[in-house]
Amino acid sequence: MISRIDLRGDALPEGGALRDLLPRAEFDVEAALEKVRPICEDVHHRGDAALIEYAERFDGVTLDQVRVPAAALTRALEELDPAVRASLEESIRRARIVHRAQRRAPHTTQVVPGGTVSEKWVPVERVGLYAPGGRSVYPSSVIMNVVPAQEAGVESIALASPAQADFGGLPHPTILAACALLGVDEVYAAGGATAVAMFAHGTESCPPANMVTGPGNIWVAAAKRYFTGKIGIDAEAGPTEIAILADDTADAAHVAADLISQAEHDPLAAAVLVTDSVELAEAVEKELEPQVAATRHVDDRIVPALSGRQSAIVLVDGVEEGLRVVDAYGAEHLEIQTADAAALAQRVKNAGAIFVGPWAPVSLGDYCAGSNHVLPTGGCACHSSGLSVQSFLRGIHIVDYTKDALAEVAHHVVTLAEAEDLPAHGAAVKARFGWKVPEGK
Ligand code: HSO
Ligand code: ZN
Repeated sequence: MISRIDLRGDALPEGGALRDLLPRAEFDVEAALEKVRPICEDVHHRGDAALIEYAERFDGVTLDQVRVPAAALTRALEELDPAVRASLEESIRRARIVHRAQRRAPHTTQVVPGGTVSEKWVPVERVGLYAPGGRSVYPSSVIMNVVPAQEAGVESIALASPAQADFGGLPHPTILAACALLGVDEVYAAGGATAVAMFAHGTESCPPANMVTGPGNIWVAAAKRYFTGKIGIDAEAGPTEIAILADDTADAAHVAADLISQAEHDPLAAAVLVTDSVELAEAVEKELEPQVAATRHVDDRIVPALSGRQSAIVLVDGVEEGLRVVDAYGAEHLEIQTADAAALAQRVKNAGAIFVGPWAPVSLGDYCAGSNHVLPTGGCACHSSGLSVQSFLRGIHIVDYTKDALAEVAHHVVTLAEAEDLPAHGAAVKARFGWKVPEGK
């Protein structure tokens, strides 16, 4: 069900060459962009009328309006299964603890006497969050987007999720209930690229947002790429990935269960085991069959995900080599199930989030660890982080110099301005000192 890549014996190649040996899903956002562009432009020009037309075409729903009435949010919360409500509340509580600790305080640095640079942190004013419908209706993702935005102090938070024919043209009730629990009352029935376009340009019923975040399929990723520059985005989320670095101390049943857990998301999801233990590799292969057979989304997602080219068991000579492999891969989620997991976790350079030891499966992080589950995919972990309070903040420098402090450094500014053939830059300083360069110290 899952292929093997044997990297034992020969020395591992460096960086990019090593990365090329590792499995990864094809996720051609550029190709999707061609299809998404006319839709984005249409929503830009025709606003709500276009959104209503696309809901009809893509979701089979006739909408009177795209804004979800407040009463629908209240009703969804009232009708929510109490056990689900309690679990969502616990998830929110833990996420708040972690994200509140990420808040940034302003600070001032004295560069020289009379010369300071302060940094203040200002939340993005208005954020549009996207919550997918269809195969992935995840109230947990609503939490993971809304909580950091709220803790950052974002004042205006709106959410969009596709209209569902089965629910009277409203977004899925658990999405609405999660919004109600989080205090988000501005919700729109809009899906995929059309929702991103709605937030990017605004329509008659939805004011434009400064930033759009949230997971989604390739159309959402393409629309985010299309509008990058006009709006801020979190990341172009690709299919979910789990990598597990394990040695012979790992429990094969747990490793198999964790690989399957993320394969459950999508036929393009990636599950990669990196191990120096052939015994563990064999035991995991044996475990996969019965565990897959016993679960639900077998033929449509798990089997294609595990047997796809993006998943594999990678054999390495030792844990050190394994560390190089997982760093080259840069997984969205990395589990470390080895004898010295905590120490190894400190040495990992590239991963969206790291799960240490036998008692921290990715599913814990997906729902209730307190950590964020919106994480960089497709190797983007080598340059990006997961969603956090910082994602919704802008750091603004405040430069404050006295006359004496400017006089002291003026000649350096003038010299650098001349060196860059920008004499007017230097003149802006000289003008303040009778058009003469003050003598520096
Ligand atoms: N593992 C997914 C998030 C998720 N899991 C939502 C369950 N629900 C991407 O990090
Ligand atoms: Zn998940």
